[in-house]
Amino acid sequence: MPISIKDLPKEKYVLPGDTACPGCPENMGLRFVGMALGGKVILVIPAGCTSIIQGLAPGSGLNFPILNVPFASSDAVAAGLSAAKKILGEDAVVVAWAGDGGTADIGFATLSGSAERNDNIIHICVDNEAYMNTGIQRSSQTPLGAWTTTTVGGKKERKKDLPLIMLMHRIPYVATASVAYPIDFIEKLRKASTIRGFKYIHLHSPCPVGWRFDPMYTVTVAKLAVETGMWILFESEDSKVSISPSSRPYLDKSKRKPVKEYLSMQGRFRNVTDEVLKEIERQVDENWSTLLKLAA
Ligand SMILES: Cc1ncc(C[n+]2csc(CCOP(=O)(O)OP(=O)(O)O)c2C)c(N)n1
Ligand code: SF4
Repeated sequence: MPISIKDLPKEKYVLPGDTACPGCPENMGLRFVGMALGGKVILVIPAGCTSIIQGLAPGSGLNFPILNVPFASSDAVAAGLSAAKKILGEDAVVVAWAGDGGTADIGFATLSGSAERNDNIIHICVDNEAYMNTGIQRSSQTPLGAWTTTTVGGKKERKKDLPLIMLMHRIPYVATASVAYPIDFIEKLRKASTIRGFKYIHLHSPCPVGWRFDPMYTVTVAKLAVETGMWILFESEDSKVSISPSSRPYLDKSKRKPVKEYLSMQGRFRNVTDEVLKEIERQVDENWSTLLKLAA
């Protein structure tokens, strides 16, 4: 049965007074993790906005048990913790919560190793498409054309398709999610928590500071990513891929909003040329077609 907002637990896991920026998607994501899994969660967090700005700084408002770990070790530490909890007979869901830098770049070797061993953890990549905490540097998740402080003329390379790379590890569960679709994310988290082995969830997380938009529009921008087809919500259980209900309308290209609408809300795309825009549109079509082949 679909989850309704009123059935979710009232206990808060992100408390008032935290030190995140207004409109922070990482805080939103953590709220949903609390709603989905409540007191069972232990978070393993490497360096990044969640740990440095919100998690461990004075004034932290996070109400989870948290282990703060060096960048490239999150999944290895999470796997050890999960094994220890099992030996102790304790019911815990161990979640490695890392930014796109901590997942797709610096943390990738540990992520891939842990996935290959099928460790019993959930890895959530909170993807704000750059190294935000250290001042908006590009990552492999920064999209083509986006400004960062290390791609001042716009990034020349496309976003690395990490969810598909994780799919090819043949792990039991892979999903994409978005902070604009909390019920979809909560359902995926709850499903992942019932599956043994390695689970990977990639959470699209628009950051007002690094993407250059007004903090009141975090959800609007995240929603537009899905409505334009720039971000596709899907899941894969035992390598069976299905497009999630919130993305299904956009299987039909004519139902998608123009990519330009998504780009024009964000200052980081201010200097995108028509040529780059065309290439981004082509990549959107290509991403859909790859995923549909896998779903078929
Ligand atoms: C091994 C190592 N290299 C670099 C750093 C510096 N550092 C701290 S946070 C950070 C950026 C993290 O980016 P990301 O993982 O995308 O998370 P975000 O800050 O965007 O949430 C970097 C490079 C570090 N702490 N440890
Ligand atoms: S820079 Fe972005 S991700 Fe980091 S705390 Fe601020 S809003 Fe959140």
